[in-house]
Amino acid sequence: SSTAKPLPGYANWKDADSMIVHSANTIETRRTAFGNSVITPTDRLFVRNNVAPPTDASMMKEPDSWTLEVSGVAKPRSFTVAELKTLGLAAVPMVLQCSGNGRAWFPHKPSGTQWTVGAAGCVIFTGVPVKALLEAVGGMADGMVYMTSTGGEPIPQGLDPNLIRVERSVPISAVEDAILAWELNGQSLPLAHGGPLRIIVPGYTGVNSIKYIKHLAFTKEQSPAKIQQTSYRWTPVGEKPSPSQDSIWELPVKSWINFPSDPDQTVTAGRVQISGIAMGGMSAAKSIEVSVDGGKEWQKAEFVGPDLGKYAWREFVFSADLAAGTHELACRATNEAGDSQPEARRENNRGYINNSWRDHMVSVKVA
Ligand code: MSS
Repeated sequence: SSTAKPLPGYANWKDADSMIVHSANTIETRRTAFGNSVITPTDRLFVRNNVAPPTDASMMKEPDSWTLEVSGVAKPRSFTVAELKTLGLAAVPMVLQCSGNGRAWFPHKPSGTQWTVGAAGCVIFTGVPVKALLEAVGGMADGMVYMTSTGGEPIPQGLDPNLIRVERSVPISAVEDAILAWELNGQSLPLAHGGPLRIIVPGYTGVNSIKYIKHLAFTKEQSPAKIQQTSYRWTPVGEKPSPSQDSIWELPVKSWINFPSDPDQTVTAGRVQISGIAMGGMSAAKSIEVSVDGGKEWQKAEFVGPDLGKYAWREFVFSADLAAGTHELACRATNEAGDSQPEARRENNRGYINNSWRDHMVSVKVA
């Protein structure tokens, strides 16, 4: 509907003008609200919850006493956040992006939130490296294959926990760069983004970074939870999801233009600074091209601003002379691994991981 929904209570501190409230559990950043300063301000960062966030206010009163259980290690035990803070410290600039970002462009209209570009942000999480935690518990137990994180949402009585529990497994190679975070962009991690404690798996889609984590387990099998077994799979369109299909884990190379992108705005003819963001996924963004004719001809654009490492996005700019008329602006990123953004999305039933440059193209009116 055209009536704007209000921000839900747990996220009412967000900058309302910068957000699109799809529902109480799904809040998107407007394409025109990213700015050009690399880091997405926390009050403009998207929110996505698979189930309603915990409402127990006491959780955030003493965040340092939140406890994390650690298992599948030589010496299983639990840690308070205060104890975790003694083990190590790392700050990770990274793109947090929902698996379903870009779903709105899938022609078969997958169910789920119709995100365009705003279920993503580039932020800095700070916490303890999972590797440092592993040292403190004598290392992983033998034969473990996955790192499995469990969210702290209460499970209502009488319901099958596996249907509700937000629990995700990622390959243990992800341990290398993963952290347990209590800080976001220089402030205590708010509940809306997973406070008091959240696992951060850089390079992986958002769903793999479990909020209000209460259990970190090294496991031989993937979690039996539905969110692991059948949701978030590369399911062919029209087919049933199954654990035999690949899991939605790593992010691919992707970019999009943020300015100009407002369909209601008319740009003045002449010199225009076209700007946007480019990310590499599992390796750094290496280069970025822009097309002002719908993808027929491409020219190299420039990265601007700081390079915050391989998991962060880069700001880019392209100076163009645009005559009066309508222009189709597109961009296409390439990463250090040599992958370039494809023209076509990879079709899948739930509309995950759309990095098609054509879908992200903007039509701009110039007068
Ligand atoms: N966690 C938990 N615990 N819960 C829930 O629900 N969700 C997911 C993640 N984590 C969840 C979690 C998702 S899905 C996402 S994206 C992310 O988170 C988001 O984040 P923020 O902070 O933004 O809200 Mo898709 O792939």
